[in-house]
Amino acid sequence: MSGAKAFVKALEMQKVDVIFGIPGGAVLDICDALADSSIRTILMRHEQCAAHAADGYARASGRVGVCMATSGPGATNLVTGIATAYMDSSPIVAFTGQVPRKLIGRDAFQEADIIGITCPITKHNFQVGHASEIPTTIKKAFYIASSGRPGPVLVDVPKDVQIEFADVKIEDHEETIRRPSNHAPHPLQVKKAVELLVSAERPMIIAGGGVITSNASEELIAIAELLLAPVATTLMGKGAIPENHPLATGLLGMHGTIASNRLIQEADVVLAVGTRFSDRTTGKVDEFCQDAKIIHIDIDAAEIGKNVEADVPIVADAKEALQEIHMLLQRKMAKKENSAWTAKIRELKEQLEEKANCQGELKPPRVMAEIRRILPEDAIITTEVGQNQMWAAIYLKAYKPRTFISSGGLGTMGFGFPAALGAKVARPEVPVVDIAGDGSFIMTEQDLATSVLENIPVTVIVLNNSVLGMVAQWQRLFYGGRYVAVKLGKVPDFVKLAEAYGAQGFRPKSLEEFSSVLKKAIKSDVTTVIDVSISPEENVLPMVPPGKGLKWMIWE
Ligand SMILES: Cc1ncc(C[n+]2csc(CCOP(=O)(O)OP(=O)(O)O)c2C)c(N)n1
Repeated sequence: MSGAKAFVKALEMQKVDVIFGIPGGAVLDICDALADSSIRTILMRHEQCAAHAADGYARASGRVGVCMATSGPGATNLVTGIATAYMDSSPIVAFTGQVPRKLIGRDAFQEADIIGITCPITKHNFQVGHASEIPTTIKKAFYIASSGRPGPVLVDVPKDVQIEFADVKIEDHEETIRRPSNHAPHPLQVKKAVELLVSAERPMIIAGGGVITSNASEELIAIAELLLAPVATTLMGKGAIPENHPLATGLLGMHGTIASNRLIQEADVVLAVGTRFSDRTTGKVDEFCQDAKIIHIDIDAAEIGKNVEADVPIVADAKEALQEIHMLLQRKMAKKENSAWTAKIRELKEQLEEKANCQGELKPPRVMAEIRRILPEDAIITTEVGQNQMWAAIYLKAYKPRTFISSGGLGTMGFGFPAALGAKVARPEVPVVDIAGDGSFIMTEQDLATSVLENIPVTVIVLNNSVLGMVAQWQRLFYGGRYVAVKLGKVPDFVKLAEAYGAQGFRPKSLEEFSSVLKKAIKSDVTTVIDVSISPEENVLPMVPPGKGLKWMIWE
């Protein structure tokens, strides 16, 4: 069969149900083969969106997301999306067309060295040399993307390889099963971790995205409840513990909550699981947890000691490690009693709640609380980047894993909306809401067309301040209010913009009106944009100034 046919058959063997992409000359044969397949191909309006949609699909479902682009500009447009997935350990497989083999390296029409370009932003990349290699390469790509620490893999397929005929037996290439880890948690390290936790007076847990990837929430909560330890999350870990749980203290770090940022400074033993200790989480790293013993669990050995020195390193899948720790802990100790430590958790959590409650009508913290009140627990929230993202991270509680999807590592404006489309394709039964800033939304709003035409109804809530709000906040707080290149001045009328694409738009003027349009939006099967006007002077607080330790948190 032809390379293109083998390609599509191999995807079917991987149970791929959807591909997000834009075609072009170098993938026409694959497109033609897709015409005979039940795989849904969704035409996006920009390749960056195709990669973000595949990423959103992956994060919402736990399966591998797939995107496709033609050679040259199609492939290079994928780059931001691939880098975004890489930084957040999201499993996607990106396919690109390539010029015919004999033209590679000759600056042929629409040639780009996508292998060279994506080397540092993929877990692995392949250029297929012969049609006969296609099924094995695809199988390997799915295995690498989904196993261990997940991440993006790129497969570049020259055009003539798609046309070439080869003798391949597709039946030998059944679906790849994700292998969490090759490492079992080391028993001695588990024992040491448990000894530390048993002796801790002020234990604290930091849950990162690894907890969500390995479905380890249950184990995490069991350990927290046994120790009565507060659980802070990173942006990627949001949803690892329901944020209405008494021990959940919310986000840690630059825009961390009062409770998480204060408690971490007093903790004597920290159990950090599935987190890479990004600088956004630790603040100035020399001042981070100076007096605490640190147990660090990560599936990727390269993360241990990279940013923060661990007293007890455990290289393992989060679920397996937490299961072992929990088993041993149960043997060694009874559930802890309430103490001054638990009283402190309650007291510090209340301070943030009070702060959110005293905000006026359409102030972002109030809007976030209202969104939470209206959405069902399993609704999926995606975010753009900037103040909108941080208001959502701090004030919009997530109750379940895989319900809060945000670009944490790369911080990519324009991510949230296409990621919402991918999430909705993966989970059509739940409402999907993108919390957006006006600046971010106008980076990828063209995919409203995809949303409407492909019947992927999501809701976008634009916190419209006519500025690049987060940058303006930094200029206001740290550059003496000298605003440069942040005033958007003219943004589109988002209601009319939505309508122009065949979606619906609303501009509520009060919290009550906001609630009623949001209820309408999530019930309807029409993509909706809700334009909420907010002040350009608003700051997201709490905030730790850049380069400072967490103790420098500003919150008033
Ligand atoms: C693609 C991209 N370009 C630039 C930035 C730098 N940046 C971070 S936040 C931000 C402002 C975001 O503005 P907006 O989307 O309006 O959200 P707001 O902060 O106002 O909520 C910018 C420009 C970025 N993160 N991503």
